[in-house]
Amino acid sequence: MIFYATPLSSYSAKVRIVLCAKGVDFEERLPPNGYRSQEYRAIVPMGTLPAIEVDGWVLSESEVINEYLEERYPEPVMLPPEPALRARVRFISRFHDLYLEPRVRALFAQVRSRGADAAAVALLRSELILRLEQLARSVAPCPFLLTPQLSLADCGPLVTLPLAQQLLAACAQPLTLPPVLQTWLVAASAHPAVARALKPWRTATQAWINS
Ligand SMILES: N[C@@H](CCC(=O)N[C@@H](CS)C(=O)NCC(=O)O)C(=O)O
Repeated sequence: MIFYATPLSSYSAKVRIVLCAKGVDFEERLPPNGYRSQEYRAIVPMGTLPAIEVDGWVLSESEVINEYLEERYPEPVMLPPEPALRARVRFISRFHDLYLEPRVRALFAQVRSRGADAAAVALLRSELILRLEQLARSVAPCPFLLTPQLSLADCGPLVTLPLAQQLLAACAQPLTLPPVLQTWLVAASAHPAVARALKPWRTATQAWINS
């Protein structure tokens, strides 16, 4: 399996967690000439990261990839069998992709610009706090967000929450997570596959922020 990703890509890190947790044999490749390039779009029509190539066909969209990996490599289970719990796991993944991560991504422009716009950062920070409170009310860590074992619900937030903290700290408006999420983050980040999967992302993110 070919895994198109970059070390800095959050959505790639979300999928790398599942690849590592399931022990999938994969070859990680950078998109030729970067994502959105013509060369990369010739392989992955959307031009986004991440994507996988298996037996000559290509799949993009992180959550679809993660669900495919769950079906193709059922062990360890990352989408529980009970319909209600399954739906709640999917809800958290969708909540992450549609409502939480885009608020964090909006901070990139502030970190990039020389001298962040403090009012714009404060607004994004308050919107993010609202989303984090919604997330905190939707989970029941035990110790993973909804399950005793790592599930698909954990993967996006495991990347996005530390990223939000790093970006806001770089803009001098630090973020304290709701206690339930802070406790979960410490426990879930210590999972060996999570630590392995996130190592390249952590290094690249820190280097980018420092630069
Ligand atoms: N909904 C997509 C979002 C992926 C995404 O935005 N990836 C970024 C890199 S982390 C990207 O490829 N950006 C380029 C673009 O949006 O054209 C997914 O879940 O895979």
